[in-house]
Amino acid sequence: FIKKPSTVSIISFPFNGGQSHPGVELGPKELIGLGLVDQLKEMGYGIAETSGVVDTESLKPTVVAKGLNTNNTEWVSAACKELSSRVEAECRKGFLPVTLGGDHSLAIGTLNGSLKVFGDKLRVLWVDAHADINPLNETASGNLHGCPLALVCGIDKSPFFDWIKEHLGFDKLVYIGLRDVDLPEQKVIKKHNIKAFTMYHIDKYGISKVFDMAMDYINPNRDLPVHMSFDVDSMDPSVIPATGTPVRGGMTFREGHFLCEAMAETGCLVAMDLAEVNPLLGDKEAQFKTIDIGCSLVRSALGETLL
Ligand code: 4U7
Ligand code: MN
Ligand code: MN
Ligand code: MN
Repeated sequence: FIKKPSTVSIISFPFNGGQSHPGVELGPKELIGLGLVDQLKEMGYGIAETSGVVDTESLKPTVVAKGLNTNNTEWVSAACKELSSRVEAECRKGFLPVTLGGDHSLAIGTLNGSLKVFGDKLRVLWVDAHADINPLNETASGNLHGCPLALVCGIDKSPFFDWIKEHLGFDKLVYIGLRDVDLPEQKVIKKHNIKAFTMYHIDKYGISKVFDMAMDYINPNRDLPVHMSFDVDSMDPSVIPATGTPVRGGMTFREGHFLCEAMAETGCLVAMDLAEVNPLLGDKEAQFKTIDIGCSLVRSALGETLL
C-alpha cells in the first residue's frame, strides 16, 4: 500500500442515530468550522473535495421494524452502507479518508470500506473508553454506537446488515484506552482473545510502551495498513468534555496526542475516524475545547508534530 498519502479525504458523517444525545451530528461542521481542512492544507496535504458530506437525513427509513433490541437499526445500516462506499472509493484512489463523526456506529461503514480495499492485510487500532463490541441482542442500551465491532468482526450477522460480507479477524484488532466494558463485551473479548490495553496498562507501562506493544501485536514489522478509529471519549473528560458517554480516568492531553503522533510515525495509517464529538454538550468552554482538541488529534495523526 501507499505509505505516505499526500491527499486526505475529509468525509463528514453528520449522524446521531447510533445513540441518544442530539448534537453529535454537528461534529463534522464544527471541526471544519474551526479550521481543520485549512490546517491540513497548511501541513501540505491535498484535500479531496469529492469525498464530501454523507446526507444521512435522506437515508432515514420511513418504515421501521418493530421489536428489535437496537434503536434506528435500518437508519444506521443505510447510512453506514453509504459511508462504506465513500471510504472504499477514497482508499482506492490512494487517498487517506478521515471520517468526522457523528457517533461511533460510523465505524460499521468506515471499517467495511477499508476492509474491502485492504482485505486480510488491514489492521485496526480502536482507541476508546468503551469496547463497542456488544452483540446486538445483548446490548443493554440498544444504542448501536456500542456495537460496531460486533458487526465488523462478524459476531453478529444481522439481516439488517446483510451488505457486510467481509469480516475483521479478532487477531487483527487491538484496543487502547478501555475503562468501561460491559459484561457481554467482556465475554466476547475473553472468548475471542482480543488484545486490549486498558487505562491500567497505560498507567503501568506508559503510553509509549503501550503503543509499541499494540503495534507489535497487530503489525510487528510496521508494514501493514492500519485503520485507526478514535473515539474522543478515550480522552479524559477534563480534556474532552463535550461527548455523549464520558468516563473519568481517561488519557491526558499528551497521552492522546502521543498516541496519534506515534501512529503517524509508523507511516502505516490508511484511514482514520474521529467519533463522538458533540458540540451541544456542556458549556461554551467545554465545547470549544473539545472541537479544538479534536482538530489537533487529527493533525497529530497526520504527522503535524513530527519534525
Ligand atoms: B461509544 C455502552 F453501556 N457500552 O453499549 C453501551 F456503557 O462509541 C456505551 O464508545 C457505549 O461512545 C459507548 O451503551 C459507545 C454503555
Ligand atoms: Mn466510547
Ligand atoms: Mn457502561
Ligand atoms: Mn466508541
